[in-house]
Amino acid sequence: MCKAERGENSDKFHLLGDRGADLHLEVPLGIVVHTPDGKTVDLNRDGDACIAAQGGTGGNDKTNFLGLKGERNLIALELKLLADVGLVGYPNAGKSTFLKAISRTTPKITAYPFTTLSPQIGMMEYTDGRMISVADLPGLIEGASQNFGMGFKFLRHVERTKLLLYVLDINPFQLSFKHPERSAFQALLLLFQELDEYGHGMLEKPSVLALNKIDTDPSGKLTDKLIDLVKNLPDSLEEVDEEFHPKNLPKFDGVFRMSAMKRENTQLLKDRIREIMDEYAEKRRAEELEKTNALLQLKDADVLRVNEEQLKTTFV
Ligand SMILES: Nc1nc2c(ncn2[C@@H]2O[C@H](COP(=O)(O)OP(=O)(O)OP(=O)(O)O)[C@@H](O)[C@H]2O)c(=O)[nH]1
Ligand SMILES: [Mg+2]
Repeated sequence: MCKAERGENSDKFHLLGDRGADLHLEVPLGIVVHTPDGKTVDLNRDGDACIAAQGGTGGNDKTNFLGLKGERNLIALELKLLADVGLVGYPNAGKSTFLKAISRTTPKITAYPFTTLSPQIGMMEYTDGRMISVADLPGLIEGASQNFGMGFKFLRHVERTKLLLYVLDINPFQLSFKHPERSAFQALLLLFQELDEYGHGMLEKPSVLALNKIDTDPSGKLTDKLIDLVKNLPDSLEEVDEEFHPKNLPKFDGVFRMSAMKRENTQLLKDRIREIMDEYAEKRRAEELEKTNALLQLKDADVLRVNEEQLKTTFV
């Protein structure tokens, strides 16, 4: 509950009482403010602000010269991390190992699922000083959208990332003895289903797939087959039962073999992520420019029309 100041009463020197001060709360970047009437305000950029509660009106003739109470508002503050890249995948896929390989972060890594319990941000630093932030999230599991596991509720932290990095273990995945074993391809398709279920355009985001733990596949056959299946989507869906068929598919901007543990291809991936992000940023800039130009042309057309009108009125 947040409460703003009451307005000042009128007095004999000030017929109009001063307005009560509005309530401003300092919050970290990435906060979403939810108001009781269902409005939301995103505070994403430095300097973004909103009034949590408005100060009361100062005393005046309509209020019997008494200052009115300031607003009292019940608001909810939700923190959505702001990272450029979001790591998504099953537990134990090697997300944290990747984060450790490409940043100075030292996340907890174990051979058990559900090691990462809360999101963590790491920075990929490049030799020219550029930094790209990466959010490591708790792993998602099958049925996450029906509230199994806990990774689903953390997806809000990747809603605003510019790129998703799918980390997939090339080996079959089995959460526990009670759960069915899924091949890497089936696991990937189920992951698409969960992300699609979550919504927020997850599958439309620029995305890259890292096929991890290639050190466990010395002949490379398992990885080759997987790459084949991924590249031949949606035709390759024929290879799996209908329950694995996602309604929608993402379009990967790159598919990479990786061993996060042995740091094989991790540098390459780091560099490619930057290139892909730069390409998208360039595309967005070009689109913005086009929009601005279109607006300017519209305005020019307006100016011309106004001038024609003026001319007409002058000569009539
Ligand atoms: N052989 C091999 N093992 C790996 C590789 N990458 C990660 N691992 C191992 O896989 C296990 C899980 O790695 P994590 O990085 O903790 O996996 P995670 O995706 O962060 O898992 P959660 O936090 O549970 O979601 C650890 O035992 C890692 O050492 C790899 O490239 N090759
Ligand atoms: Mg982890």
